[in-house]
Amino acid sequence: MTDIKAALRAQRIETPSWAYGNSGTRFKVFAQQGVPRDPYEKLADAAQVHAYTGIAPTVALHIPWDKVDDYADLARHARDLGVGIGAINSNVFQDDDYKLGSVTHPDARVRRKATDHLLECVDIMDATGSDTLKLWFSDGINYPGQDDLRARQDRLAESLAEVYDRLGEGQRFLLEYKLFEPAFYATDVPDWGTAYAHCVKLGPKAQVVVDTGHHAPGTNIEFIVAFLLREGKLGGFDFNSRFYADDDLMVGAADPFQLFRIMYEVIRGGGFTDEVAFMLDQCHNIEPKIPGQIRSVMNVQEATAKALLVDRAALSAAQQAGDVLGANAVLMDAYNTDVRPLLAELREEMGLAPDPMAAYATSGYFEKIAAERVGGNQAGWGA
Ligand code: PSV
Ligand code: MN
Repeated sequence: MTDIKAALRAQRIETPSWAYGNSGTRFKVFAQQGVPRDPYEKLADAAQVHAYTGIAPTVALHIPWDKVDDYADLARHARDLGVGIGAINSNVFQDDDYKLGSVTHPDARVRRKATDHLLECVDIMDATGSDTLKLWFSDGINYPGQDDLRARQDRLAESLAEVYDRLGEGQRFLLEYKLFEPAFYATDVPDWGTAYAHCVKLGPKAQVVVDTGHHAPGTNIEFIVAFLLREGKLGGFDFNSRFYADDDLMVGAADPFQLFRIMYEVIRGGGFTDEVAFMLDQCHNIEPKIPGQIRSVMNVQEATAKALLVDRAALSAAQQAGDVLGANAVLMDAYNTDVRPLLAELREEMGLAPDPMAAYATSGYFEKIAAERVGGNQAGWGA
């Protein structure tokens, strides 16, 4: 139990700056009270999540949503709040120029512009001390024949190579795949295999990031995790959960069992280290944002605790013996354990309140930001 607690204490879960801003669907964005007006206020909210969970010390930025004049100053502000800057997420999907693609666009001018943005993100890494660049491309085509599938791969490879060469010592990029949306016929990085192949060609500083909402229904995500870890190519996760497509709901809400299976493979594969980044990529469209993030961090922590509880010696013995039901029972015993008392105890040992949700709710922080953050433009996509 001491080992399990030590592992849980060392876990780090990164929250995304965009989770604190307004979000919605293409039908409606519902504004909420107290929402941050700028990246500085987003960091203040993220610091609350860390204050109550003790395991969320970094915040991912999205550029240009979090564009500021002085990134070193933003990083200083984060440090003053007790948090740090995590992954820098690039954005080559919200400019009119990118209608037909960004780094895979048929026009070299647009490709140059997109690659320059990615290079600018590395500059921001330098200024903030971030070691991770996250690349997601909305690039793809809607109709057969619209563009040359193979040429688009060549253009992608060319841009990735340029960004890879720009990475400094201790920096890496994570390539994110997504089956569809916004492209509906063919996406240029639709699956882990495509991302993996590009990363292998590039070298050790390029790894794959698994966004749990980016697969076809029924995909066995833990298999992908096991495979990528075995190859040293799992860079991290964008955690969220989904019932249908890329729903961006709270991780562990739709399928806590899947989250447990994923965490088990991470632990089994030796990925429970700083190498594999546990990041959230979610939007809280109807629920309050800070508690939504606290709940999500707790969900990942609970799944991790259960995965750590798996009796691996017993599991291995049952597997070796061909004991199908016995092996399954070892896994299910761990999954069915109520780890909430263990986590409450751990938090108290860390000097935290045993119930982060309740502690935040009674802290008065929400009332404070609702009263103070009046006027100005609330942050949201594009802000
Ligand atoms: C794309 O759907 C994605 O998962 C990428 O990570 C983006 O950067 C992020 O969502 C934006 O919310
Ligand atoms: Mn993502």
